Amino acid sequence: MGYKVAVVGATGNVGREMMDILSERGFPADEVVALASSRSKGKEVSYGDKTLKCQVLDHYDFSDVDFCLMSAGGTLSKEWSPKIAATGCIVIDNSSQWRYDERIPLIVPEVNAHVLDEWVKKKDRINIIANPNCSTAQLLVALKPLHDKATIKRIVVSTYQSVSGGGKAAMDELFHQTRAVFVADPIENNIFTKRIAFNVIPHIDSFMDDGSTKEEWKVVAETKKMLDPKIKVTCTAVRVPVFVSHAEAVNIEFENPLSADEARDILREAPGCLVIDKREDGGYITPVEAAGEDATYISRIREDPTLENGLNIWVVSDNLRKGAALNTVQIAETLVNKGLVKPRSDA
Ligand code: 11C
Repeated sequence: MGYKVAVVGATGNVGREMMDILSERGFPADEVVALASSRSKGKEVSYGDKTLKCQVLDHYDFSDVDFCLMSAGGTLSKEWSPKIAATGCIVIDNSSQWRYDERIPLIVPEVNAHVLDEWVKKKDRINIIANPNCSTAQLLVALKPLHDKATIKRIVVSTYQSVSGGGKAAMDELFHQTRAVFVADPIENNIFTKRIAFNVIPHIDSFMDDGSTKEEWKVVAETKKMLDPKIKVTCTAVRVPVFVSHAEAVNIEFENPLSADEARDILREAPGCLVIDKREDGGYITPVEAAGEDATYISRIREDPTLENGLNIWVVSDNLRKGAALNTVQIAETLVNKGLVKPRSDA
């Protein structure tokens, strides 16, 4: 028998990607159910060539569901994930609600899949696994193989994040503002704090006491939790008028020497990475080309002559896929492929 999978938040940007990715990758599901709030009851979503009608989360019985992929925001996850997990279903949550809880694994399969081997053995485990923030997921896919080779001491990350990270309403705001600029209509901002069309905004999520934003803090905290707590991380997160895919300029200081050529060779072989790095016009990746793709692309790999062991790289990935839906599905695949979770219907 195959697995039963529920997608909560199935009508949102990430939920729809989850349904597509489960189907595209042939996840071994006998049944997939789409769940949402009562507002979306009966709304239709695609799963491969099937159309599923959304059922209401509040009335759903999870007792025979193997995996619940949650993409419904932190508040809903705080209330529902523990209840769903208590039925024996494994919740893989895309919100920030559980990421920093030390009882909960935070996983990017290319980086720390081994954590799951120990986690499944714990008798008192909470059946929740957290998916990282999109900017951290792609960053760590690129950094892990370099860290393994030359030990990273410090990174300086500057992000260029697409509006889809803010949800569908944020995408609509970029579209409407862009149109308004051309037809000389008044420009309204409801989602962003400043105009996003033809502009960039150095502010994502709320401000913290030290002047950083929560988005910047997440990159620091999640890198330490998943890759290495000894790495020093500083980040500036910026919203740019791009619909899909986040880009990151990353300056890396290593403990040991690593040339640009060696880094390029390592990244060419690394899981999840695709190197596009020709030193010529157009010989690099941009967000538009990464949208709809699964890889984390790395370009502009070069030595930093101002550091003893320093490199600069440019990292781009689809934030709705590797940054969210794809990574969530990959976590479930990892549990299945390692034989750590069997279908409950087999019991
Ligand atoms: C953004 N990174 O681009 C955010 C979206 O913690 O999962 C994802 C927020 C999160 O706005």
